[in-house]
Amino acid sequence: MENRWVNLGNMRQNTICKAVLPLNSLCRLFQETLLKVLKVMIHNHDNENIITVVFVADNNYAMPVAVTACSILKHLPPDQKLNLYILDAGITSKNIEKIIKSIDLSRCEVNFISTKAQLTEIPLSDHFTEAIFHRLLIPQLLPQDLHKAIYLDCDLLVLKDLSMLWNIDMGDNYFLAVQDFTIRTISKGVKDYQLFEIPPDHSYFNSGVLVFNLDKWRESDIATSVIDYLRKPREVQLFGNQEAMNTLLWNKWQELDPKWNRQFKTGLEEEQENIDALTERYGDYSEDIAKNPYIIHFIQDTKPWQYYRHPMKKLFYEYLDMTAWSGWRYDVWKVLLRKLPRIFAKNPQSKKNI
Ligand SMILES: [Mn+2]
Repeated sequence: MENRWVNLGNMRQNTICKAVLPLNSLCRLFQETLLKVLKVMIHNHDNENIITVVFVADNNYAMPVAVTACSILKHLPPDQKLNLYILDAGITSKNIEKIIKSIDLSRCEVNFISTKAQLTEIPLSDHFTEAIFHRLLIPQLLPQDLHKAIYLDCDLLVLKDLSMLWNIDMGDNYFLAVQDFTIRTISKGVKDYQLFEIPPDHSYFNSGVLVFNLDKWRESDIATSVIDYLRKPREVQLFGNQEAMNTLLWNKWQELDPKWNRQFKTGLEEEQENIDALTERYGDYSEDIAKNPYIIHFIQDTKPWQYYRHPMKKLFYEYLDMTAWSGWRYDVWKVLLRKLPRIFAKNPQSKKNI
């Protein structure tokens, strides 16, 4: 496996230099000892207070990943540091440069880990690329001294201080997630739920926002079981990794406030159905969830950067203009450019999701 690390963090070194400069007149041995102690102290401090966020992106998602990252930084307190890992399923070096240029490196470390062709043996449907399964590799790929990580899809915008999500106590749960707004129960999303003895009314989660308890995943090696489940050719595999995780980890996760993954639908009628389902579950709170989400997740194939009349495109462009793609718009020429190859292609890549 090739590990392509682009580690741009220099925050630690700066802190150490500042602290040591006044001691220049003292002997070298004393300085070196002090440096060692400081390094240990700063390292421990880092682990506790820096938020770790993981994205998975191929080249189609290079721009959206930069937009999502900027949306996080926009709402974090200015002194809150972020440690970003991008599992890179084939981003070009030009786009890697643009992603790095988009991010305020004084507040954020950026690490790229190449994951191209890691899970090639999983059967794919027309709607998913292999990269959709890469979130299962997070506990294994991230440095072993990290205990927690927030996984985010890159078809979403963070509109709230993410440290609030980071600080939620996970207890012994393997992860935190939000119930799926469309497929709300196990019986709707898992065909073989009886085989696994799962109560049919148990909540089914959406895998776009996940807070991972990395230690739990590593000690049980549950990721291998999930990947094995996905490898088996099945008559019906409804929703890829989301189905596999809902099946094998059904009683190992804790439900979050739905504002942390407000699943938005593009069509007016579909969005109304979405709201109706929310009202059924959350009553009066549903309006607040819909209007004031902490994370807005564009769950359908028509993403704001791919659909001319997307109702949220203004909000999306507001964050896009904070990136190196500033000024980019899905205009009539891009509509044509996108549609032409699809007319000739048998299996259009642009329809696929991560
Ligand atoms: Mn998504």
